[in-house]
Amino acid sequence: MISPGKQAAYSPKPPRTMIWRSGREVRMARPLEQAVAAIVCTFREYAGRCGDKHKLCQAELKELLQKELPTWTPTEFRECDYNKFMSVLDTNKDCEVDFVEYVRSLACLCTYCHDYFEDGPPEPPCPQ
Ligand SMILES: [Ca+2]
Repeated sequence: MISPGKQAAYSPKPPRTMIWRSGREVRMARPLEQAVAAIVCTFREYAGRCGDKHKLCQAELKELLQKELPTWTPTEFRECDYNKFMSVLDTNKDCEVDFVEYVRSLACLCTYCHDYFEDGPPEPPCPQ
């Protein structure tokens, strides 16, 4: 398993390094590598806050959505909306979101973005 490197302590920037189990620090040179590291490190950071450190409880998921995906999380989301979202992500119905469930949701988000921008980026909403 991998863990965040020295520069990967909570930060809005993607981690530049990751430390493997062996203790070897590996530099994430390219944006896609940094994106993968950010996906892994973000999950580990939030999942490790309480309870099972390998799964997100609803409070951890809510905080992750609000802080790490604010553009995709409606500000008017109510507690019942988070409950519904949690229930959709929690495919094995253990009341927590494991890494596979989390990655599946990010894959859906990536697919949505890809489809949205497939014919080129949309016009800006207002003239600059
Ligand atoms: Ca689950």
